[in-house]
Amino acid sequence: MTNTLPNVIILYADDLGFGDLSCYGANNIPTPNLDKLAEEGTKFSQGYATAATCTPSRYSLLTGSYPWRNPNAAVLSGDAPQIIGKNQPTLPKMFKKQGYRTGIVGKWHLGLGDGNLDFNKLISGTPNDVGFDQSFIMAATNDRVPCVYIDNRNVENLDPNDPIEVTYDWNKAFTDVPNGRNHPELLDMMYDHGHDGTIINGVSRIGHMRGGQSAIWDDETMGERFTEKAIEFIEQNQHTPFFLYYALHQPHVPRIPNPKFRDTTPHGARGDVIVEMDWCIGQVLNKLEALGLKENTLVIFSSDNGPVLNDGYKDQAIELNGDHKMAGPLRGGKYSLFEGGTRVPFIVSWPNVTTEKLSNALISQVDLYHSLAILIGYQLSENEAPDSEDQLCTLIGLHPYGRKNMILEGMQYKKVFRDRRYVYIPAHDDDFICQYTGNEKGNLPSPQLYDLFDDIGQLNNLAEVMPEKVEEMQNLFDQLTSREKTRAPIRKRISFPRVRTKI
Ligand code: NG6
Ligand code: CA
Repeated sequence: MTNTLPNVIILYADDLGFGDLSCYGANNIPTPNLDKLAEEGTKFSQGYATAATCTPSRYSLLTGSYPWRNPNAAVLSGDAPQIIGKNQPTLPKMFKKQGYRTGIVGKWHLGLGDGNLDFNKLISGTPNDVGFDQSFIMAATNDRVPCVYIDNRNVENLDPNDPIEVTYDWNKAFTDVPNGRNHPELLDMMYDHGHDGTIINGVSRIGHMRGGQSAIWDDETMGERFTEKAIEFIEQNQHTPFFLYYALHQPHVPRIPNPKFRDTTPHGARGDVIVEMDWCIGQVLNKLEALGLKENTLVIFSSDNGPVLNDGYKDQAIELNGDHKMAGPLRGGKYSLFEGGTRVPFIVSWPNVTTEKLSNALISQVDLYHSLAILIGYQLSENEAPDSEDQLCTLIGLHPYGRKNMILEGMQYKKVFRDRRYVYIPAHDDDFICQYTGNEKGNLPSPQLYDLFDDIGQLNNLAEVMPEKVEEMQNLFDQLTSREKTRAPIRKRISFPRVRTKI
């Protein structure tokens, strides 16, 4: 019998809403694997991403810093430079220092290279440069070029005689490569907005690419491919403690399910890719069990931001949504300052440790860094994970309230401030509705205040009837977002007895 550090796996969905899993109330989207994970572990009703879009949330997860502290933490193109500095502390670096093997599989979207990115050369400025021992990723999103897998520092299957060129500038678009704008007749799925660049596998993407034909990914098998790689990482590292960050691409657009999952829901491709995502996760969890690692592995599942129907393609997501509530009872979705933008499914499972079935505690993904540091006996330094609170007790279901408050981001650094009961949306000078998706971004020229105990759907703006509460929250919000702000308190390593499990 040995005492050993637990393995940690973060499973991270892309654009999955609070109401999109059966265990969170979806009626027609069977997600048995995640339901089982929730059943065996703890399901959070108030778990949050730090932002309503992808790059900022992922930045927070890996750095323990709010995204708006980094001006580059906004949705990135596929050729954008890496936004995590090489010397910046990161979650995977922390695990490495404690002797873990670290790996990432799936969506990256935190930039690559240092400004002179060339996909034909060994890439410097990859996940491997910010703490991951192994990586198998897509650069940005599945709707952005380059549509190739990057295996550690190289584009997988690239033929040197057919180099890849990438640009996001329409003025430099490759005239000898068909794009959606000029050749809609070549499309299998029509774009709706902004996705009219190079056609790859019958789908036009954001941006333009030429060459690299042998390296182009297959959209239908992307889920399986990432799953295989995640399983490979676990198999290879089963004898050392490992940290795996498995960033799934579902249900982000373009939603192209493997034929095995087609029509598994009445909601068309959007529902089907959620079922596919659940299957992928099931494969990984089954492998853990088969290798005898389940007992000693802490698994965390969440999503990078809320849901959206039309995010750039005419894939019938709107027509087939029926009465499905992607964000459950919440208002808004992806891009939104309302709860649907950032409150997401959040499940934590660690056999014999997580005992509560449901937690209503307030917790943010930014807290994973500090909480996991405590778990593995790592002492944070002063400049590390500045916004991350030690919420380990919350994470394993022992603390009923969690955070006192948190800052959330909608889009373009527009912020929201939440405490345990109220959410305050300062006045923001921007659109109320997202012109592309129809989602409510939620900006108004006057403040909004909602009582989430009584009004989870945020229909009753109390700002005018509770001016003192608005003022109190504005003051605290100003303090917490000011430059002089002191960091979240650092917990001394010894103050929490390390959880020990038997294997
Ligand atoms: C937006 C895209 C959207 C999606 C999003 C990134 C347009 C009009 N919209 O800019 O389709 O790609 O970026 O999604 O181009 S995220 O989940 O990675 O943040
Ligand atoms: Ca996303």
